[in-house]
Amino acid sequence: MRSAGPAAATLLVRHADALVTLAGHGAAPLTGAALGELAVIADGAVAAAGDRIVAVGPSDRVERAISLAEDARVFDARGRTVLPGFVDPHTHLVHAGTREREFGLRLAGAAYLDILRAGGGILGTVAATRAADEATLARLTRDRLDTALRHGTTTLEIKSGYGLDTATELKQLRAAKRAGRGHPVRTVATFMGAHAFPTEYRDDPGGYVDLVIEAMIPAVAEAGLAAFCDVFCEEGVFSVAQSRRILEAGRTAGLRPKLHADELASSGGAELAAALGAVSADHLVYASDAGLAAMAAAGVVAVLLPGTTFSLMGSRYAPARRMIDAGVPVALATDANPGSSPTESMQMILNLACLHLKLSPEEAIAAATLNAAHAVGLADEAGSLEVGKRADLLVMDAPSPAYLAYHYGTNLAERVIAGGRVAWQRAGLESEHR
Ligand code: IZC
Ligand code: ZN
Repeated sequence: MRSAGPAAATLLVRHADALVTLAGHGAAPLTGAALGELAVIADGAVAAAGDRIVAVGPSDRVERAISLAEDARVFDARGRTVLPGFVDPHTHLVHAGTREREFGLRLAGAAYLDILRAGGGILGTVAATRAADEATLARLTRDRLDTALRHGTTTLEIKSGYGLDTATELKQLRAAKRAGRGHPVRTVATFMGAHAFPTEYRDDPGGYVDLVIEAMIPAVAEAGLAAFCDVFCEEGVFSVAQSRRILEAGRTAGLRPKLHADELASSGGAELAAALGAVSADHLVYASDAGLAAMAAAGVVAVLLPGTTFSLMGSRYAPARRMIDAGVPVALATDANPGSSPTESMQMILNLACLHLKLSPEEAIAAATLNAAHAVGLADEAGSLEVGKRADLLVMDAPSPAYLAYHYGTNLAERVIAGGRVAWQRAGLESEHR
Protein backbone atom coordinates (compact mmCIF):
# COMPACT_ATOMS: atom_id res chain seq x y z
CA MET A 1 0.00 0.00 0.00
CA ARG A 2 1.27 3.43 -0.91
CA SER A 3 -0.32 6.68 0.17
CA ALA A 4 0.67 10.32 0.05
CA GLY A 5 -0.51 11.45 3.45
CA PRO A 6 -3.49 13.38 4.63
CA ALA A 7 -4.95 15.22 1.57
CA ALA A 8 -8.70 14.45 1.65
CA ALA A 9 -9.64 12.09 -1.15
CA THR A 10 -12.25 13.30 -3.62
CA LEU A 11 -12.57 9.93 -5.37
CA LEU A 12 -12.34 6.38 -4.12
CA VAL A 13 -12.74 3.23 -6.21
CA ARG A 14 -12.72 0.22 -3.91
CA HIS A 15 -13.24 -3.53 -3.73
CA ALA A 16 -12.05 -4.25 -7.27
CA ASP A 17 -11.81 -8.01 -7.76
CA ALA A 18 -8.59 -7.38 -9.67
CA LEU A 19 -6.54 -4.19 -9.40
CA VAL A 20 -3.70 -3.88 -11.90
CA THR A 21 -1.37 -1.02 -10.97
CA LEU A 22 1.81 -1.52 -13.07
CA ALA A 23 3.49 0.33 -10.23
CA GLY A 24 7.07 0.16 -9.07
CA HIS A 25 8.90 -0.08 -12.37
CA GLY A 26 10.81 3.18 -12.11
CA ALA A 27 11.77 5.17 -15.17
CA ALA A 28 12.28 2.37 -17.69
CA PRO A 29 9.75 0.56 -19.88
CA LEU A 30 9.11 -3.14 -19.29
CA THR A 31 11.18 -5.60 -21.29
CA GLY A 32 11.60 -9.37 -21.55
CA ALA A 33 9.82 -11.57 -19.01
CA ALA A 34 8.93 -8.53 -16.87
CA LEU A 35 6.43 -7.42 -19.52
CA GLY A 36 4.12 -10.31 -18.63
CA GLU A 37 4.57 -10.30 -14.86
CA LEU A 38 1.47 -8.31 -14.03
CA ALA A 39 0.98 -7.93 -10.28
CA VAL A 40 -2.73 -8.19 -9.45
CA ILE A 41 -4.16 -6.99 -6.14
CA ALA A 42 -7.35 -8.72 -5.02
CA ASP A 43 -9.95 -6.43 -3.40
CA GLY A 44 -8.02 -3.39 -4.53
CA ALA A 45 -8.66 0.33 -4.23
CA VAL A 46 -7.45 3.60 -5.70
CA ALA A 47 -7.98 7.02 -4.11
CA ALA A 48 -7.47 10.42 -5.72
CA ALA A 49 -7.42 13.98 -4.43
CA GLY A 50 -8.22 16.32 -7.29
CA ASP A 51 -6.50 14.98 -10.37
CA ARG A 52 -3.77 13.05 -8.51
CA ILE A 53 -3.60 9.53 -7.11
CA VAL A 54 -3.05 9.67 -3.34
CA ALA A 55 -3.33 6.00 -2.39
CA VAL A 56 -3.44 2.64 -4.12
CA GLY A 57 -3.40 -0.92 -2.76
CA PRO A 58 -5.66 -3.36 -0.88
CA SER A 59 -9.01 -1.71 -0.04
CA ASP A 60 -8.74 -1.98 3.73
CA ARG A 61 -5.33 -0.33 3.75
CA VAL A 62 -6.30 2.43 1.34
CA GLU A 63 -9.39 3.23 3.37
CA ARG A 64 -7.37 3.39 6.58
CA ALA A 65 -4.79 5.67 4.98
CA ILE A 66 -7.11 8.33 3.60
CA SER A 67 -9.82 10.66 4.79
CA LEU A 68 -12.70 11.33 2.43
CA ALA A 69 -13.69 14.82 1.42
CA GLU A 70 -17.29 15.81 2.16
CA ASP A 71 -18.32 15.53 -1.48
CA ALA A 72 -16.08 12.57 -2.39
CA ARG A 73 -17.35 10.12 -4.98
CA VAL A 74 -17.06 6.49 -3.94
CA PHE A 75 -17.50 3.59 -6.34
CA ASP A 76 -17.72 -0.09 -5.65
CA ALA A 77 -15.80 -2.20 -8.17
CA ARG A 78 -16.83 -5.68 -6.95
CA GLY A 79 -16.67 -8.17 -9.81
CA ARG A 80 -14.68 -5.67 -11.85
CA THR A 81 -11.13 -5.19 -13.05
CA VAL A 82 -9.52 -1.79 -12.41
CA LEU A 83 -6.44 -0.71 -14.36
CA PRO A 84 -4.68 2.42 -15.64
CA GLY A 85 -6.36 4.27 -18.49
CA PHE A 86 -5.07 3.13 -21.87
CA VAL A 87 -2.38 5.22 -23.55
CA ASP A 88 -2.71 5.24 -27.34
CA PRO A 89 0.73 6.35 -28.59
CA HIS A 90 0.08 6.40 -32.36
CA THR A 91 -2.95 7.92 -34.08
CA HIS A 92 -3.77 10.01 -37.13
CA LEU A 93 -6.88 11.46 -35.52
CA VAL A 94 -7.00 14.89 -37.21
CA HIS A 95 -8.47 14.47 -40.68
CA ALA A 96 -11.59 14.97 -42.74
CA GLY A 97 -13.33 12.41 -44.90
CA THR A 98 -13.61 8.62 -44.82
CA ARG A 99 -12.18 5.87 -47.02
CA GLU A 100 -14.68 3.03 -47.19
CA ARG A 101 -14.39 3.15 -50.99
CA GLU A 102 -10.70 2.25 -50.63
CA PHE A 103 -11.74 -0.54 -48.25
CA GLY A 104 -13.84 -1.91 -51.12
CA LEU A 105 -10.90 -1.67 -53.52
CA ARG A 106 -8.66 -3.53 -51.09
CA LEU A 107 -11.30 -6.21 -50.58
CA ALA A 108 -11.26 -6.61 -54.37
CA GLY A 109 -7.49 -7.12 -54.29
CA ALA A 110 -5.87 -3.67 -54.67
CA ALA A 111 -2.70 -3.04 -52.63
CA TYR A 112 -2.46 -0.17 -50.13
CA LEU A 113 0.60 1.46 -51.76
CA ASP A 114 -0.82 1.03 -55.30
CA ILE A 115 -3.90 2.98 -54.24
CA LEU A 116 -1.61 5.72 -52.88
CA ARG A 117 0.44 5.75 -56.09
CA ALA A 118 -2.77 6.22 -58.07
CA GLY A 119 -3.53 9.37 -56.06
CA GLY A 120 -5.89 7.74 -53.53
CA GLY A 121 -5.25 6.53 -50.01
CA ILE A 122 -3.45 9.14 -47.92
CA LEU A 123 -3.77 11.63 -50.82
CA GLY A 124 -7.57 11.31 -50.76
CA THR A 125 -7.56 12.25 -47.09
CA VAL A 126 -5.15 15.11 -47.87
CA ALA A 127 -7.66 16.60 -50.34
CA ALA A 128 -10.50 16.39 -47.80
CA THR A 129 -8.35 17.78 -44.99
CA ARG A 130 -7.10 20.72 -47.07
CA ALA A 131 -10.73 21.57 -47.87
CA ALA A 132 -11.92 21.49 -44.24
CA ASP A 133 -11.64 24.54 -42.00
CA GLU A 134 -9.89 24.41 -38.65
CA ALA A 135 -13.09 24.47 -36.59
CA THR A 136 -14.49 21.52 -38.55
CA LEU A 137 -11.27 19.55 -38.09
CA ALA A 138 -11.29 20.31 -34.38
CA ARG A 139 -14.90 19.12 -34.06
CA LEU A 140 -14.21 15.91 -35.98
CA THR A 141 -11.14 15.26 -33.83
CA ARG A 142 -13.06 15.95 -30.64
CA ASP A 143 -15.74 13.43 -31.65
CA ARG A 144 -13.00 10.82 -32.18
CA LEU A 145 -11.43 11.69 -28.82
CA ASP A 146 -14.85 11.09 -27.26
CA THR A 147 -14.97 7.65 -28.89
CA ALA A 148 -11.46 6.80 -27.68
CA LEU A 149 -12.38 7.95 -24.16
CA ARG A 150 -15.54 5.80 -24.06
CA HIS A 151 -13.36 2.80 -24.86
CA GLY A 152 -10.88 3.56 -22.10
CA THR A 153 -8.18 5.74 -23.65
CA THR A 154 -7.10 8.60 -21.37
CA THR A 155 -3.85 9.66 -23.10
CA LEU A 156 -3.44 9.81 -26.87
CA GLU A 157 -0.90 10.93 -29.46
CA ILE A 158 -2.09 12.74 -32.61
CA LYS A 159 -0.09 13.14 -35.82
CA SER A 160 -0.45 15.66 -38.59
CA GLY A 161 0.39 14.50 -42.12
CA TYR A 162 -2.78 15.06 -44.14
CA GLY A 163 -1.80 18.58 -45.11
CA LEU A 164 1.50 18.07 -46.93
CA ASP A 165 1.74 21.84 -47.27
CA THR A 166 2.84 24.20 -44.54
CA ALA A 167 -0.50 25.93 -44.00
CA THR A 168 -2.52 22.73 -43.75
CA GLU A 169 0.00 20.94 -41.53
CA LEU A 170 -0.20 23.90 -39.13
CA LYS A 171 -4.00 23.94 -39.41
CA GLN A 172 -4.12 20.26 -38.45
CA LEU A 173 -1.86 20.77 -35.44
CA ARG A 174 -3.89 23.79 -34.28
CA ALA A 175 -7.07 21.73 -34.68
CA ALA A 176 -5.53 18.92 -32.61
CA LYS A 177 -4.68 21.42 -29.89
CA ARG A 178 -8.17 22.90 -29.97
CA ALA A 179 -9.77 19.46 -29.77
CA GLY A 180 -7.64 18.53 -26.79
CA ARG A 181 -8.23 21.74 -24.87
CA GLY A 182 -10.45 20.93 -21.88
CA HIS A 183 -10.99 17.36 -23.10
CA PRO A 184 -10.57 14.59 -20.49
CA VAL A 185 -8.16 12.74 -22.81
CA ARG A 186 -4.65 14.15 -22.50
CA THR A 187 -3.19 14.62 -25.99
CA VAL A 188 0.33 15.02 -27.33
CA ALA A 189 1.06 16.09 -30.90
CA THR A 190 3.48 14.86 -33.57
CA PHE A 191 4.39 16.68 -36.76
CA MET A 192 4.33 14.28 -39.72
CA GLY A 193 4.68 16.39 -42.84
CA ALA A 194 6.69 13.48 -44.27
CA HIS A 195 3.68 11.17 -44.51
CA ALA A 196 3.52 11.07 -48.35
CA PHE A 197 4.65 13.15 -51.31
CA PRO A 198 1.89 15.57 -52.32
CA THR A 199 0.74 15.47 -55.94
CA GLU A 200 2.35 18.85 -56.67
CA TYR A 201 5.78 17.41 -55.76
CA ARG A 202 5.30 14.07 -57.54
CA ASP A 203 8.24 14.81 -59.85
CA ASP A 204 10.34 16.61 -57.27
CA PRO A 205 10.57 14.49 -54.11
CA GLY A 206 13.81 16.21 -53.08
CA GLY A 207 12.03 19.55 -53.27
CA TYR A 208 9.36 18.27 -50.90
CA VAL A 209 11.95 17.03 -48.39
CA ASP A 210 13.53 20.50 -48.53
CA LEU A 211 10.12 22.08 -47.91
CA VAL A 212 9.58 19.87 -44.84
CA ILE A 213 13.00 20.76 -43.48
CA GLU A 214 13.21 24.43 -44.42
CA ALA A 215 9.62 25.61 -44.01
CA MET A 216 7.43 23.17 -42.09
CA ILE A 217 9.70 22.12 -39.22
CA PRO A 218 10.71 25.70 -38.31
CA ALA A 219 7.07 26.85 -38.45
CA VAL A 220 5.83 23.97 -36.29
CA ALA A 221 8.63 24.42 -33.75
CA GLU A 222 8.17 28.19 -33.66
CA ALA A 223 4.46 27.79 -32.94
CA GLY A 224 5.15 25.14 -30.27
CA LEU A 225 2.58 22.84 -31.83
CA ALA A 226 4.30 19.44 -31.56
CA ALA A 227 6.55 17.41 -29.30
CA PHE A 228 7.65 14.84 -31.88
CA CYS A 229 8.56 14.56 -35.56
CA ASP A 230 7.59 11.40 -37.47
CA VAL A 231 8.34 10.10 -40.99
CA PHE A 232 6.75 7.33 -43.11
CA CYS A 233 10.08 5.61 -43.82
CA GLU A 234 9.18 2.91 -46.32
CA GLU A 235 10.19 1.70 -49.77
CA GLY A 236 8.29 3.86 -52.25
CA VAL A 237 7.63 6.59 -49.67
CA PHE A 238 10.50 8.30 -47.74
CA SER A 239 13.92 6.63 -48.03
CA VAL A 240 16.18 6.03 -45.05
CA ALA A 241 18.42 8.91 -46.18
CA GLN A 242 15.49 11.32 -46.55
CA SER A 243 14.02 10.20 -43.24
CA ARG A 244 17.32 10.72 -41.48
CA ARG A 245 17.65 14.28 -42.80
CA ILE A 246 14.11 15.18 -41.78
CA LEU A 247 14.34 13.64 -38.31
CA GLU A 248 17.71 15.26 -37.63
CA ALA A 249 16.30 18.64 -38.64
CA GLY A 250 13.31 18.02 -36.38
CA ARG A 251 15.55 17.09 -33.49
CA THR A 252 17.61 20.25 -33.95
CA ALA A 253 14.36 22.23 -33.74
CA GLY A 254 13.37 20.42 -30.52
CA LEU A 255 11.05 17.75 -31.97
CA ARG A 256 11.96 14.26 -30.73
CA PRO A 257 12.20 11.62 -33.49
CA LYS A 258 9.67 8.85 -34.14
CA LEU A 259 9.38 6.65 -37.23
CA HIS A 260 6.92 4.58 -39.22
CA ALA A 261 9.44 1.82 -39.97
CA ASP A 262 9.56 -1.45 -41.89
CA GLU A 263 5.77 -1.74 -42.18
CA LEU A 264 5.50 -3.22 -45.66
CA ALA A 265 9.10 -4.23 -46.37
CA SER A 266 12.46 -4.35 -44.58
CA SER A 267 14.14 -1.07 -45.45
CA GLY A 268 16.45 -0.24 -42.54
CA GLY A 269 13.92 1.76 -40.53
CA ALA A 270 14.60 -0.03 -37.24
CA GLU A 271 18.34 0.54 -37.69
CA LEU A 272 17.74 4.24 -38.35
CA ALA A 273 15.52 4.55 -35.26
CA ALA A 274 18.30 3.07 -33.13
CA ALA A 275 20.99 5.25 -34.71
CA LEU A 276 18.94 8.38 -34.03
CA GLY A 277 17.95 7.30 -30.51
CA ALA A 278 14.31 7.73 -31.54
CA VAL A 279 11.63 7.69 -28.86
CA SER A 280 9.84 4.95 -30.79
CA ALA A 281 9.79 3.04 -34.05
CA ASP A 282 6.32 1.94 -35.09
CA HIS A 283 4.91 -0.98 -37.17
CA LEU A 284 8.17 -3.00 -37.64
CA VAL A 285 6.43 -5.94 -39.32
CA TYR A 286 9.50 -6.58 -41.47
CA ALA A 287 12.21 -5.26 -39.11
CA SER A 288 15.50 -7.15 -39.34
CA ASP A 289 17.04 -8.99 -36.39
CA ALA A 290 19.99 -6.59 -36.48
CA GLY A 291 17.59 -3.64 -36.41
CA LEU A 292 15.74 -5.08 -33.42
CA ALA A 293 18.98 -5.75 -31.55
CA ALA A 294 20.05 -2.16 -32.19
CA MET A 295 16.68 -0.88 -30.95
CA ALA A 296 17.01 -2.95 -27.76
CA ALA A 297 20.49 -1.55 -27.14
CA ALA A 298 19.30 2.03 -27.75
CA GLY A 299 16.10 1.62 -25.68
CA VAL A 300 13.80 2.56 -28.58
CA VAL A 301 10.19 1.54 -27.89
CA ALA A 302 8.58 -0.64 -30.59
CA VAL A 303 5.00 0.53 -31.06
CA LEU A 304 3.05 -2.35 -32.62
CA LEU A 305 -0.13 -1.72 -34.60
CA PRO A 306 -1.90 -5.04 -35.18
CA GLY A 307 -5.10 -3.24 -36.19
CA THR A 308 -3.34 -2.07 -39.33
CA THR A 309 -2.15 -5.52 -40.39
CA PHE A 310 -5.64 -6.82 -39.62
CA SER A 311 -7.38 -4.14 -41.66
CA LEU A 312 -4.93 -4.44 -44.57
CA MET A 313 -5.45 -8.24 -44.49
CA GLY A 314 -1.69 -8.69 -44.11
CA SER A 315 -0.35 -12.22 -44.14
CA ARG A 316 2.33 -11.35 -41.62
CA TYR A 317 2.16 -9.59 -38.25
CA ALA A 318 5.00 -7.85 -36.41
CA PRO A 319 7.40 -10.36 -34.78
CA ALA A 320 6.41 -9.36 -31.25
CA ARG A 321 7.76 -12.47 -29.55
CA ARG A 322 11.15 -12.03 -31.22
CA MET A 323 11.16 -8.41 -30.07
CA ILE A 324 10.34 -9.31 -26.48
CA ASP A 325 13.00 -12.03 -26.50
CA ALA A 326 15.52 -9.51 -27.88
CA GLY A 327 14.81 -7.09 -25.03
CA VAL A 328 12.96 -4.48 -27.10
CA PRO A 329 10.34 -2.59 -25.07
CA VAL A 330 7.01 -3.28 -26.81
CA ALA A 331 3.96 -0.99 -26.77
CA LEU A 332 0.59 -1.14 -28.54
CA ALA A 333 -1.44 1.51 -30.36
CA THR A 334 -4.50 1.77 -32.59
CA ASP A 335 -2.89 3.67 -35.51
CA ALA A 336 -6.40 5.20 -35.71
CA ASN A 337 -6.65 6.54 -39.27
CA PRO A 338 -9.25 6.56 -42.03
CA GLY A 339 -7.30 4.21 -44.32
CA SER A 340 -5.44 1.34 -42.74
CA SER A 341 -6.88 1.21 -39.22
CA PRO A 342 -10.26 2.85 -38.74
CA THR A 343 -10.73 2.25 -35.01
CA GLU A 344 -10.24 4.24 -31.80
CA SER A 345 -10.56 1.19 -29.55
CA MET A 346 -7.52 0.03 -27.57
CA GLN A 347 -9.70 -2.87 -26.35
CA MET A 348 -9.86 -4.16 -29.92
CA ILE A 349 -6.06 -3.83 -30.11
CA LEU A 350 -5.61 -5.90 -26.93
CA ASN A 351 -7.56 -8.70 -28.56
CA LEU A 352 -5.63 -8.53 -31.83
CA ALA A 353 -2.32 -8.36 -29.95
CA CYS A 354 -3.09 -11.67 -28.28
CA LEU A 355 -4.58 -13.48 -31.27
CA HIS A 356 -2.09 -12.26 -33.89
CA LEU A 357 1.04 -10.93 -32.15
CA LYS A 358 0.85 -13.83 -29.67
CA LEU A 359 1.18 -11.61 -26.63
CA SER A 360 -0.29 -12.88 -23.39
CA PRO A 361 -3.19 -10.78 -22.05
CA GLU A 362 -0.89 -9.59 -19.27
CA GLU A 363 1.78 -8.49 -21.77
CA ALA A 364 -0.82 -6.75 -23.91
CA ILE A 365 -2.13 -4.76 -20.92
CA ALA A 366 1.38 -3.62 -19.94
CA ALA A 367 2.10 -2.71 -23.58
CA ALA A 368 -1.11 -0.65 -23.81
CA THR A 369 -0.50 1.29 -20.61
CA LEU A 370 2.97 1.73 -19.07
CA ASN A 371 5.06 0.97 -22.17
CA ALA A 372 2.72 3.04 -24.32
CA ALA A 373 3.26 5.98 -21.96
CA HIS A 374 7.02 5.57 -22.46
CA ALA A 375 6.46 5.66 -26.24
CA VAL A 376 5.17 9.23 -25.92
CA GLY A 377 7.48 10.40 -23.14
CA LEU A 378 4.66 10.60 -20.59
CA ALA A 379 5.52 7.77 -18.20
CA ASP A 380 5.98 10.23 -15.35
CA GLU A 381 2.28 11.13 -15.62
CA ALA A 382 0.44 8.18 -17.17
CA GLY A 383 0.52 4.41 -17.70
CA SER A 384 0.42 3.16 -14.11
CA LEU A 385 -1.52 3.70 -10.91
CA GLU A 386 1.01 5.23 -8.54
CA VAL A 387 0.88 7.98 -5.96
CA GLY A 388 1.54 11.33 -7.64
CA LYS A 389 0.53 10.32 -11.16
CA ARG A 390 -2.62 11.65 -12.80
CA ALA A 391 -5.67 9.65 -11.66
CA ASP A 392 -6.54 8.03 -15.00
CA LEU A 393 -8.19 4.68 -14.38
CA LEU A 394 -10.73 2.29 -15.80
CA VAL A 395 -13.42 0.26 -14.10
CA MET A 396 -13.98 -2.56 -16.57
CA ASP A 397 -16.87 -5.00 -16.70
CA ALA A 398 -14.41 -7.89 -16.55
CA PRO A 399 -13.82 -10.37 -13.72
CA SER A 400 -10.10 -10.67 -14.50
CA PRO A 401 -7.43 -8.85 -16.53
CA ALA A 402 -7.28 -11.64 -19.13
CA TYR A 403 -11.00 -11.19 -19.84
CA LEU A 404 -10.20 -7.75 -21.32
CA ALA A 405 -8.29 -9.32 -24.19
CA TYR A 406 -10.47 -12.40 -24.53
CA HIS A 407 -13.93 -10.87 -24.84
CA TYR A 408 -13.94 -8.82 -28.02
CA GLY A 409 -16.10 -6.56 -30.13
CA THR A 410 -18.05 -4.92 -27.30
CA ASN A 411 -17.15 -2.09 -24.98
CA LEU A 412 -16.24 -3.44 -21.55
CA ALA A 413 -15.59 0.01 -20.05
CA GLU A 414 -18.01 0.74 -17.25
CA ARG A 415 -16.44 3.90 -15.89
CA VAL A 416 -13.56 5.89 -17.34
CA ILE A 417 -11.90 8.18 -14.82
CA ALA A 418 -9.58 10.85 -16.18
CA GLY A 419 -7.78 13.35 -13.98
CA GLY A 420 -9.70 12.12 -10.92
CA ARG A 421 -13.14 12.71 -12.45
CA VAL A 422 -15.62 10.33 -14.02
CA ALA A 423 -15.25 11.34 -17.66
CA TRP A 424 -17.61 8.70 -18.99
CA GLN A 425 -19.80 5.95 -17.59
CA ARG A 426 -22.21 3.41 -18.99
CA ALA A 427 -25.77 4.61 -19.38
CA GLY A 428 -28.07 3.38 -16.68
CA LEU A 429 -25.32 2.81 -14.18
CA GLU A 430 -26.09 3.89 -10.64
CA SER A 431 -23.98 6.99 -10.24
CA GLU A 432 -22.29 5.95 -7.00
CA HIS A 433 -22.46 3.92 -3.82
CA ARG A 434 -21.26 4.98 -0.42
O1 IZC B 1 -4.08 7.42 -44.06
O2 IZC B 1 -3.38 5.50 -44.76
N1 IZC B 1 0.19 3.94 -43.01
N2 IZC B 1 -0.07 6.08 -42.96
C1 IZC B 1 0.94 5.11 -43.07
C2 IZC B 1 -1.25 5.59 -42.87
C3 IZC B 1 -1.10 4.22 -42.90
C4 IZC B 1 -2.49 6.36 -42.71
C5 IZC B 1 -3.35 6.42 -43.94
ZN1 ZN C 1 0.57 5.56 -38.57
